[in-house]
Amino acid sequence: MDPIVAPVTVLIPQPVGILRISGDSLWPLLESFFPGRDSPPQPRTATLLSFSVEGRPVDQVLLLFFPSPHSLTGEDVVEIHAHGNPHNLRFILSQIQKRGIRLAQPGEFSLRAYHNGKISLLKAESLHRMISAPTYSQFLAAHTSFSNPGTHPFSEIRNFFLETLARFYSWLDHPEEETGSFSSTKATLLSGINSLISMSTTHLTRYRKSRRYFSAYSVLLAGAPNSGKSSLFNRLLQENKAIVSPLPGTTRDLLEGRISYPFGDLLLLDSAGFRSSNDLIEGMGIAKARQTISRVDLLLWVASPEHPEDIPLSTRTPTLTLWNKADLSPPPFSLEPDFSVSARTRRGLASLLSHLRSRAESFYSDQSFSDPLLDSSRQAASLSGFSKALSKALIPLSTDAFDLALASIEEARLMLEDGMGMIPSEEIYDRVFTLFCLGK
Ligand SMILES: Nc1nc2c(ncn2[C@@H]2O[C@H](COP(=O)(O)OP(=O)(O)OP(=O)(O)O)[C@@H](O)[C@H]2O)c(=O)[nH]1
Ligand SMILES: [Mg+2]
Repeated sequence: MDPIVAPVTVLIPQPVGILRISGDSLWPLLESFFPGRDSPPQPRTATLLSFSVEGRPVDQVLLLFFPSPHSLTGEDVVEIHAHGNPHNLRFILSQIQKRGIRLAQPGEFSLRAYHNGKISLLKAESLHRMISAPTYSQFLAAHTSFSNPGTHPFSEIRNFFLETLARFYSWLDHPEEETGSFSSTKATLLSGINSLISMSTTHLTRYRKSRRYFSAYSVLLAGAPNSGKSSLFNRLLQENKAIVSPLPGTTRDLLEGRISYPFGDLLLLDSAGFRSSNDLIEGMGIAKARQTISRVDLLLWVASPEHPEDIPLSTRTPTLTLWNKADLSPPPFSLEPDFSVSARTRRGLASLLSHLRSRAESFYSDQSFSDPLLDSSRQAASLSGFSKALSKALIPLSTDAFDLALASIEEARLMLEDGMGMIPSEEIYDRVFTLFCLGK
């Protein structure tokens, strides 16, 4: 296919930046960048070369050459590891484009790999899940699916489905040869279909649970205006991210900051103070804060001497009450806060932070990421269609309307094959591969 190029690494100042090129017969297009070298470099071996433009060396690069078909895409692939100055990479990229090698679309390398039989659709989606996993344990789980496609939920379901399908066809073709009575064979089929439906439901439920609103352990600071939420937010992040002022109603939008731990990130959110407000924009901020309460893993309710009796909103989200501005006055007896802190003097912040850290750590260690998981909403939609089609077969099968039952079972088969990418469809490619980043 026509040759394509894209940066594999982001264009920021860094020691090394990588450009990837894929296409048929690549070397003749590139050889003039490497004067004095008339043959392609040794395959799959890093070769140090001078990248030259019109005979003038512009950078020392490492070049990797993967001749077709033993490459990522199945075509010739060349990787240029250049010095990672973004201007340098953009210049090299523009020179390569001048040779008629166009910039790739996001996901186009993976799409070519798929077309050339180098990667299955399911593997491509596991790869995407792996690259975008928000934590290391989720990365490992996606890596298991990627490196061992047999563990994918579709593999298990498909094997069982094919067995059921084969049994159904052989029964339709040769009812007299089936061992056991007519009704016992029918019962086996019905129970096979019911098992398939319940396997699908289990995977769909697990998938829905795995989809969280925020991609990390999330903690929301909420409470009355001026209680010091933004001051605490800045202190915990050790960064002056949020505006702090003595005026109530300072924060309006939801602000996000991350604290990275080796086991995963803690996402800290600051929100608009709760009060009845006639200000349209502040009102929108308060509504957003209210909505967010049910989406986070932990609510930190911030009370302060301005509103000493301010008790947390009742919610199913686990909640801790913080008494802030402890430098001004101790908490009232009625409040019994979990932590008494001062954003001004930093009193109590170290123990609050270590408590948050241990909650985040147990959140990540409790997650069972080792179970096989669907990779995408596209797969979930196919599996749900599969399960619905199978359900439609149950009544006809039990009332001996075999033609109707067969039509639904065939519909289920198409749904499953579509989900597994066995039915070529342009629409699937669009949905899967455009999610990928550039250079993948
Ligand atoms: N004495 C004292 N003042 C504080 C403390 N924390 C915050 N303040 C002050 O309280 C005022 C409000 O602080 P913010 O952090 O803006 O409060 P907020 O809860 O984010 O307010 P809104 O965004 O309006 O809801 C500012 O003047 C802060 O300097 C504290 O621990 N002690
Ligand atoms: Mg604020």
